[in-house]
This record gives sequence, structure tokens and C-alpha cells, in this order.
Amino acid sequence: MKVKLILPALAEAESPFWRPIKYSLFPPLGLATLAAYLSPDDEIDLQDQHVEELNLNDHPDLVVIQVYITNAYRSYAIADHYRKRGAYVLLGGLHVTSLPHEAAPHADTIFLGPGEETFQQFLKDFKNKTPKKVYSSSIRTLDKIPPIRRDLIKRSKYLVPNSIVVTRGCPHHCNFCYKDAFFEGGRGFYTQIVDDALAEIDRLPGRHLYFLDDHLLGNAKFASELFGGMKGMNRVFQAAATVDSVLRGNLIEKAAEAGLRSLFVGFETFSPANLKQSNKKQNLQKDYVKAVNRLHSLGIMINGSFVFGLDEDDKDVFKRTVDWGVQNALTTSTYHVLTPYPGTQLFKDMEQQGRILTRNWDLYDTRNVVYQTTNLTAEELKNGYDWAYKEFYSWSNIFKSSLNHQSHKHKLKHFFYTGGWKKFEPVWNFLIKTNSLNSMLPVLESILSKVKTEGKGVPAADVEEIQSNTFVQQLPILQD
Ligand code: B12
Ligand code: SF4
Repeated sequence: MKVKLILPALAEAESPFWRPIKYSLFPPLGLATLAAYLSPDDEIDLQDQHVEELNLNDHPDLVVIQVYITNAYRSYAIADHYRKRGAYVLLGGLHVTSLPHEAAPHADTIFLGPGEETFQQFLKDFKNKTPKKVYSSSIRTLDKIPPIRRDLIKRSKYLVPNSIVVTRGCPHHCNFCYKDAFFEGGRGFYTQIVDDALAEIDRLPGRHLYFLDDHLLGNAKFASELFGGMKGMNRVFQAAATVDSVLRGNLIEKAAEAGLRSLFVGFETFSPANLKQSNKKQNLQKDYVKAVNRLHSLGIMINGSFVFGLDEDDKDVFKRTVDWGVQNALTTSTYHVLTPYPGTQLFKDMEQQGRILTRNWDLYDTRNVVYQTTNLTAEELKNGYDWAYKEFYSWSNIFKSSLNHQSHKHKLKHFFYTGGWKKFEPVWNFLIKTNSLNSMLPVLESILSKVKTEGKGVPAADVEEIQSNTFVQQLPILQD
């Protein structure tokens, strides 16, 4: 059977805000995960429209499309196209799970929730010519999942081909998050067996890994065993976790020992009222500065995530947030305009209050204001968001922020990482065009090398190691 798997490009990938590098970071891991359930005899073509032109002139038997909110319209058009050509078309992913009735007319079968169990079941039914219209995931396990079909990933097209997820979901319930809607009808947080996760890591070439898990420290026992197993593996990795997990126990030390070098942390807001409104209990009364200092003392760079537009936010929120990030030497910051994704509690609340202003999903990219604001006007919010990005990534702030580290090596790493990521777009574009992104991996690994504990000075050899890379070679990698 000829099977085509497609990740259509997100709408913003064509907007003037498009930074090609941002969409050439991670390969389509979800689709490569699903491909593992296909038969070795199947002829498989996996295409990611962010990094290649789609070939739409082929005649596959089965088409599998992953739908995010801002590629939804494009996904539906591609689905309609292939159905006209006689292919059997499947739609699944976050947006289909949120709005199945919208997606259903464009598909032969739709899938709600994670696909491990349901796709397998579908393939059996399809073979028996009894496929259903809708498959909804209820059995949630990662035990004995077949190895991801990484052979289908065009590694040279990505800066971070070694992305990996070893858990699914998250133990928390923030009201703006996709999580509860996507995992409805079953467990909302579960992990792989540690040995399986370690085996998956072992299969990945090079040293660098990027864990795409929502919260890698979410299950302390699992994370502790994972880091224990990774200790001798000579890896450097990046991941995401919450403020409270950084502050609690000694898991973060174990992560650092295993090779954690940069962490995406959801600070979101400094206002307790905003945190309560967002049901982000895990951040309430947590000392953000203490968490930052703890990470820095372990040589871990920080990508702070912040949301603008929560009901308590006023005109000063943008400056306050940027200043705090610079003062606390966050390496990178990711700012979001609050976005009520369909299916979330936030969307339900806003809909009930008549505050949803548009259902044009292309605008739901966290860069646009799609709801009725309270203290701020939509214009103030949008302008403040744009200002915050510009300000945080100004040369003077990059410089100032870098100097706020104690160790010289961390100062240098910070400066090159942030400057390289935000200020060298033509270089990134050149690397993408020449298909050489992947060749930068060793450089990324070098910049993620270990920083000795802050405050104890830096051995000359460490500084030389960083300085031996030219500026262009200092690579960042993050999610903003
Ligand atoms: C990688 C990633 C990206 C990449 C996406 C490209 C890519 N290669 O996939 C990039 C960097 C481009 C990106 C951008 C953004 N992202 Co993003 N991203 C992720 C991340 C970290 C990992 C995705 C992943 O690989 N997961 C692991 C795989 C195994 O799971 P999966 O892809 O979901 O696939 C499974 C199922 O969905 C299902 N499935 C999917 N498709 C199909 C199809 C069929 C037919 C079937 C059967 C099953 C099926 O089966 C798969 C196996 O279970 C997730 C967080 C997360 N942990 O998932 C956020 C996440 C998806 N991103 C998010 C956001 C907010 C964004 C941005 C808006 C951020 C910003 N301000 O720029 C942008 C734009 C996204 C958009 N507009 O929709 C949110 C989405 C919220 C929502 N409701 O849509 C998430 C969930 C993070 C979060 N916790 O809030 N992102
Ligand atoms: S902690 Fe992060 S991933 Fe977990 S529910 Fe909250 S926003 Fe979602």
C-alpha cells in the first residue's frame, strides 16, 4: 500500500513574521511515531511542508495528515485534494481533537487524542475493509511501542533532528493549555518504561537531544531513573519543566548531571490573580528568582515563557516582564499573546462571556489578539507584545543580560546563544537553502557544554573552548 504522511505548513510560516529557522527546528515526530505501525511492505512518503515543497501529484492509497490549529485550513484543502484523487484520507492531531465536527467533512476517518492505539486499530479495520468514521483514544500507554521510523526523517533539513518525547501530557491543568482537551477520555500524563526511553536515546546519533515533553520532570520517579541511566551516556540536552519542579528536591541536580543544559520554564505571569485565573496552581507563591538562581548555579540556561493579556495585566506588564528577564539573565524569552484554543477551559469561559472575537484559526498563533481584552485594549496588547520581543532581544539588553551571570563561560554562552538565534537571520536562511543545517550540530553541542558552578570562576580552558567558535558558529535552539 502507498501511504503518504503530511505535516502541512502552519499559516504563520508564510507571514512576514516567518523565521524559516523556527520551522526547521524539529522533524515531524508525531507522524514518524505513527509510521512505525505501518507494514514494512508499505511504500511510505513522509513530507513536512515547512522544509520541502509538497508533491501533490502522486496517487497514494492512504493519506495521514497532522492538523494543528494554524494549519487547519491548509490541511482541509490538502485532504479534499487527495479525496478527489481517490485516496482514503485520515485527519488527526490537536485541532481535530478540539473540533471534530469541523474536520470530519474533510476526512474519511478522524482521530481524537494520541494516535498510538487508535491508528493501530484503524490499520487492522482498514485491512478488513471495516474502517470507522471516528476513532477516539482511551487506552493510554507507551509500553511496547515500536521504534519511531526515524529513517523517514530528512535529517539534513533540521537543526535538531534528535527531538524525542518520553512522556505524554502533563500532570497539571492550566486553563489555557491544550492538554486536558487533547487527553480527555483517558490518562492525561503517562511515561515510557525507563529502559525503552534509554534505548530510544541510545539509537540517536551525536550528543545533542531535545526533549519535547511538556514537563520532563513531571513524574519524579521516572525522571530520576531516566537521568540516572543517562549519566554515563555523554549527552547534552534541552527540555521543559515547571517552576515548582525546579525548586523541589534534587531532581534538577540529577538532570544537570545527566546533561541538561537549557530549560524551557513556564513562568507565564507574576500576578497571583492571573495565576489563579489560569488555574496555574503550581506557580502560586513560588519564588521565581530562586528557581532562576538554582538553574544558573547548575549552569543551565533558561528560556522563560510568558503570557500577556490575562485579565489583571496592565500597561506596565510588558516592561516589567522584559526587565525581569534581563535582570535575571534569562537566555531567551518566549512571549505569547493569550490565546483561547478551542477545547480549552479558557475558550469555554470566554465563549460564555461573549469574548471570542474571531474564529479565523489562522490568527490563533499567539501573536494576534483574538478575544475581548479587559484592562488593555487589543492594540495596546499587540503593540506591547511586539515591543517586548524587540526590547528583550535588543543588543543592549542581550549584552546587559549576559553580564548578569557570574561565570565568564556562562556570560559568553548566553551572549552568543541569544545573539546568534535572533540576530543572524541571513545566516540561518543560507544554511537552510544549502541544506546544511544539520552540519551545525557539533557547534550546538559545543555551546551546550558544561558550565562550572557559578561564582567559582572559570578555568581558562573553558573560555577558550567557547571562544574558539566564531560568532556565527554559536548556535541557539529554543521554542520562541
Ligand atoms: C514541536 C512543536 C512545535 C513545532 C511544530 C513542528 C513539528 N515538527 O511538529 C514548532 C516549533 C513549529 C511549533 C510551533 C508552535 N507551537 Co508547538 N509544539 C511542539 C511540541 C513541543 C512537540 C510536538 C510533538 O512533536 N509532540 C510529540 C508527538 C509524538 O506528538 P504529536 O505531534 O501530538 O502526535 C501525536 C498525536 O497528536 C496524534 N496525531 C497527530 N496527527 C495525527 C494524525 C492522524 C491521522 C492520527 C491517527 C494521529 C495523529 O498521534 C501522534 C502520536 O500520538 C508541542 C508540545 C507537545 N509536547 O506535544 C508544542 C505545541 C503543539 N505547540 C504549541 C504552540 C502554542 C505553538 C505555537 C503557537 C507557539 C508560538 N508562539 O510560536 C507555534 C505555532 C503552532 C500552531 N500555530 O499551531 C502548543 C499547541 C496548543 C494548541 N492547542 O494548538 C503545544 C501543545 C505546546 C503547549 N503545551 O502549549 N511547535
Ligand atoms: S504546566 Fe504547561 S503543559 Fe502542563 S498543563 Fe500547564 S501549560 Fe500545559
